[in-house]
Amino acid sequence: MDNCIFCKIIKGELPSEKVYQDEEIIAFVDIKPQAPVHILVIPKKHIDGADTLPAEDAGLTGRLVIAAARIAEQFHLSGGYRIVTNIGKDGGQTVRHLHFHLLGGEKLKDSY
Ligand code: DGP
Repeated sequence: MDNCIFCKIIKGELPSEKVYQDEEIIAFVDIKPQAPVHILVIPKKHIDGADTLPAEDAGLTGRLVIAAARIAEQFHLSGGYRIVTNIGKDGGQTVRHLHFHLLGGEKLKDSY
């Protein structure tokens, strides 16, 4: 997707602090961290969000969550952490490229 910030990060056209990469997933530090550890875990394939996830990519979603859990181990988040995906304007999604936020490193505030 030409105008997608995350596609540009994937292509190396924009810099990022990568913490994980495989053939279909990359993860990098969020530019506006909301917690001591705030990583974005995203598919290399452009998908707008969980609302438009094609049925054939159901397995990819699971692999994104598994990658997030492995990164949580890498960052020693043994006390727990949060994995969140925002959808659409009302859901707080500002970048229309599917991503999971991995948040941790402290007792996280309650939110809904
Ligand atoms: P959301 O609001 O759920 O769509 O989350 C988008 C996140 O992406 C937000 O926490 C800030 C982050 N972000 C936006 N642009 C960039 C960027 O260029 N680099 C990095 N590392 N993060 C970005």
